[in-house]
Amino acid sequence: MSKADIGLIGLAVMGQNLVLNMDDHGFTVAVYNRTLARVDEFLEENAKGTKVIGTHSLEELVSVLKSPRRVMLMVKAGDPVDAFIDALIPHLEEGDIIIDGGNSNYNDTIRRTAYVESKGLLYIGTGVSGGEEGARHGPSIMPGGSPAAWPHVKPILQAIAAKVDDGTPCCDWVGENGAGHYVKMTHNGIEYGDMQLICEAYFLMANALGMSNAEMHEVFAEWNEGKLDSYLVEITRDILGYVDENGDYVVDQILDTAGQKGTGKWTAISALDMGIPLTLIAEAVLARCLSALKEERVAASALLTGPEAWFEGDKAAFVNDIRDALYASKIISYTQGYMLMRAAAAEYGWNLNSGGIALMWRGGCIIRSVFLGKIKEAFDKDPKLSNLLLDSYFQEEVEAAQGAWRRVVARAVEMGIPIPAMSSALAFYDGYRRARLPANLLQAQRDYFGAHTYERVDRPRGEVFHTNWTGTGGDVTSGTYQA
Ligand code: 2AM
Repeated sequence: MSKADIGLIGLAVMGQNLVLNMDDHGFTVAVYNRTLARVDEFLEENAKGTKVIGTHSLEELVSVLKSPRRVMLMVKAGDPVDAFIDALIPHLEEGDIIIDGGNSNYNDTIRRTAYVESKGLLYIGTGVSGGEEGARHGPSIMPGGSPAAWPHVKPILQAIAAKVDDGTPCCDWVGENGAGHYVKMTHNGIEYGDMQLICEAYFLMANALGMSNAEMHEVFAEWNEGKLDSYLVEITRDILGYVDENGDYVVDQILDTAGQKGTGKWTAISALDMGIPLTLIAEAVLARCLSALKEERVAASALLTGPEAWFEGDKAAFVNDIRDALYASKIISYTQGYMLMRAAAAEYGWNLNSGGIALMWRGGCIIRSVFLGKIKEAFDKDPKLSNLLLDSYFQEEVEAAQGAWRRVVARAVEMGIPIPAMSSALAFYDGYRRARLPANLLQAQRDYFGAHTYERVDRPRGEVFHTNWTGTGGDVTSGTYQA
């Protein structure tokens, strides 16, 4: 009796919600979970009245699936995914498909795709973003893996994905092996950046302007009506307006130490590995690390001095400057994120569709925003666009915002208010737009102490030179010396 369209393993909240979402769209889903009681509980409670089929062994799960069998894992990332893959393989037949919808590291997905394909099966590693609500009513889905698997999972994944206004699903094929999980990782890194930028805007309004939560709630509400219209600005508006039963703002009662699960760090590590200046996301990860040093910061706050200044001047105008600084910094963050994905595509041989990625992120996921529609337009205009900052729309937007951005960074520095993401974004912009940087001196230093050689402005690239700077070092150049 093969009647289920897909099997899903892992009935935590995300798994359960994806099953219910598939059921809503007319698919018959068979489910399994390590702790079997969860299967029964799910059928008796959340899945009551649905077509969901509960199973109590992998054998039983596989036996009720239509061919080619589609089995989706929504289990904890890491070893449990490998364990389920190994447990499933003996029950599957050539052409069957294993789909990992967890937050797996793309390196694991590259390895698993090759492994599963070596067994005659097909593999998909897919990012799923949007949290519990997204999973239930329409997440952003970023699948990669074995291209031959895509036609078989496309109808299900696109049906359950979020849709943009014209009905286009926020789910499309990303690329081979680890591409889907790589793009999901980059999404999470960008999410770190967007959140840090919003936090810096909040910190400036609270600490430089002395604004109340109620006032900031109004500001975020207004920003959410314009170019910054996004899920994260919207929830920030709501958080700043949220009072508990005692009439106290919950945001003020929350300890200021940030947690992290690692996808931002992976994004920054990948950037460092490939030599991509992903400064904003890296600063966002490090800002969380600094926030976590709460006890040290409390001790240091009693000892280390700095300016104790408030903003003097037109406060309303400065709020608008903060908005523009946030917007310009956000453009830099997405520019860097796309630089990273472009480098990864070259490194791993993926044929990434930049505009398609913007569309997948346009709805359903945590970074969904109107802004991503503009990125999609930029790639529609020029699918080969090498850098987002070179698109005429974004070039003009940064030009219009940069006066405000510079004022905000300068004033924050004067007032001793840390805004690492906004200020590093500006440093990136000013570096990227310079034809000449001080790396000439840096190369001279490297050549001085380590005979690392340098190229010359008046000679073709690739030709190297060495100077005997001290008259004693000789003319021998170094190929191996590392300082
Ligand atoms: P559980 O209900 O039996 O704990 C999210 O944690 C999902 O991953 C849950 O469905 C959970 O199953 C599953 N999971 C976590 N660790 C696992 C492991 N080591 N082996 C199998 N399933 C695991």
